[in-house]
Amino acid sequence: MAPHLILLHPPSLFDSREIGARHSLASATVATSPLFEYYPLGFLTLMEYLARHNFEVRIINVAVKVAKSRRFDPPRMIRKLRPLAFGIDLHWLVHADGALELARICKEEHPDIPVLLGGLTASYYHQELIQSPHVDYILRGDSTEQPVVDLLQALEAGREPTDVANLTWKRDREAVVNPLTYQPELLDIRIDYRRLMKHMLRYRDLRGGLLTGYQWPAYAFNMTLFCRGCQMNCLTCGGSNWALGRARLGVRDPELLAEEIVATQQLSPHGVGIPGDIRQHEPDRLIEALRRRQPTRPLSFELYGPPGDEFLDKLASIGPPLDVHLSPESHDEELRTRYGRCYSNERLEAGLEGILSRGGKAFLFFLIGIPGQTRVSVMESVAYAERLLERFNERYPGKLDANMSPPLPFIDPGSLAFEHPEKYGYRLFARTLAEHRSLMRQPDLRDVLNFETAAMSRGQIIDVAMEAMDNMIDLRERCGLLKGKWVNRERERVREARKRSAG
Ligand code: B12
Ligand code: SF4
Repeated sequence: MAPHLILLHPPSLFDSREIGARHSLASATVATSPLFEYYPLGFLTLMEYLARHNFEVRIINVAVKVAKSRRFDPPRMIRKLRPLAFGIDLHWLVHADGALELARICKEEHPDIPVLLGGLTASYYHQELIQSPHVDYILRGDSTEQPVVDLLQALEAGREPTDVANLTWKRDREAVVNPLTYQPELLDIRIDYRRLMKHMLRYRDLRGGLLTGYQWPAYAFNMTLFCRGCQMNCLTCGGSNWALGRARLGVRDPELLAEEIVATQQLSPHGVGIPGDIRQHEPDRLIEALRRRQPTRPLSFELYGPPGDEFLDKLASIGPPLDVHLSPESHDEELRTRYGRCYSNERLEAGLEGILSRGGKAFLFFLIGIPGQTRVSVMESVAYAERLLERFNERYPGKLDANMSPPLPFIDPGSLAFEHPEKYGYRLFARTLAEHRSLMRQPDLRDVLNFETAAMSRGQIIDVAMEAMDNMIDLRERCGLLKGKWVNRERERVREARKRSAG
């Protein structure tokens, strides 16, 4: 069957791979190059959901193709495709330039094929996007499975999509905004990596199907989703219920999720990542469903605050060694609270002891660019990370890791900080999508940032980030957490950033 919908994932920047290299720090805390090769997990849930409704989806990770081959010619590839519609993700704001450039290429090659955009950033900027001659539709919201089915059915039947939920479209060049009525609380979604593997074989396109970039295959088949939305409301995050306008968290059936996690484990030697703290919704049901299925490999849980002994015992009862991600953001408890995480260092350290003493491991993330945070405070966080890593790794070798970065390069549209910058101590350099697009094209990362705080300018944030990241690389290497080629790769990133910002 020829695909009805071709989902394309753009690189962050299209026209100049050189500019991508200059932003080497921007993706320092994610397993991709600065072209940001991850596509949204939603591509996989859409593929599965649409198959249930007799629509064939093809995924093409254009960002990976751009990153891997200098000879790759996007217009030539698009020219040969003829779906019912092209779908492009503008989920992350870092793709502001790449997504619109890809939309232009699709329209130029195929003026008669509709171009559909979706994702968190597209949803926020739908009114601006619909003005573009290269964009026909935007599907808004954190969940679009059923609206995409409804839109494809309307396109097949040649009728106006007046009743498609969450859709922004145009009638005679006038924007029409259908209401956002599809925001399910029980998510009928599946992340099925076997289906993705079959898809790669069917289209004989390994690069085009890859979920991630240079760390493939380590991070190819090992991420799942517990929820959509989030009950926390961290200052710079656009994924909270508040930012998304969600009344309640979107959650999944624990039995189905547990089944999916165990099936995913069978495909990868690496642990499965579970973002979204499971304590947000009936954790006991998921834990019980997992325990019954006896998973064998580590499950990596993101937790929004340190776990107590009782919860840790439950997590440990699932079977595999504990693996927990925590984001204390700063050593300074007041800054941590200001950012949206309210717990003491004492509780953090007790939680770490609990995880490590049960044979588990933990990862800590610290943030640069919290209002009120100065260069001195950032370096104190580095010193705190050093104390923790040295102390815990001496007793539990290789079990506690950490990293540090600003929210690069943008704070999220829709977040508290973006909507009320003065109130929360930020100053913004861009508001519209077009403004962010032009920031992305700046060669020096210091000019790309869309924010600064009252305490640190953009230049100061990047300078202290380079210093802190350098120190973290030394520390992690010393503690045996960063080894071999990864040390050089990380050092190269910072070196590259220093060279570019000096020149
Ligand atoms: C898990 C996660 C990740 C995972 C990625 C998982 C993945 N591949 O999707 C990792 C850790 C890799 C990651 C990385 C990054 N992330 Co992140 N991430 C999240 C998190 C915690 C959950 C995402 C989620 O719930 N998705 C579920 C829903 C919302 O999306 P989905 O199922 O994938 O897709 C549905 C809809 O979005 C929509 N949709 C999406 N694309 C398209 C395309 C079309 C055509 C259509 C029709 C619909 C559509 O329909 C889909 C199906 O219903 C959110 C926080 C949050 N609570 O939202 C942050 C969040 C999405 N991430 C964010 C950011 C900034 C990043 C990074 C840029 C950070 C960085 N500098 O490294 C990178 C980008 C990586 C890349 N592209 O290479 C911001 C995005 C803000 C913004 N508007 O730009 C968020 C909101 C919060 C935050 N600040 O971290 N992230
Ligand atoms: S950054 Fe905060 S609000 Fe956003 S997803 Fe994580 S915990 Fe939730």
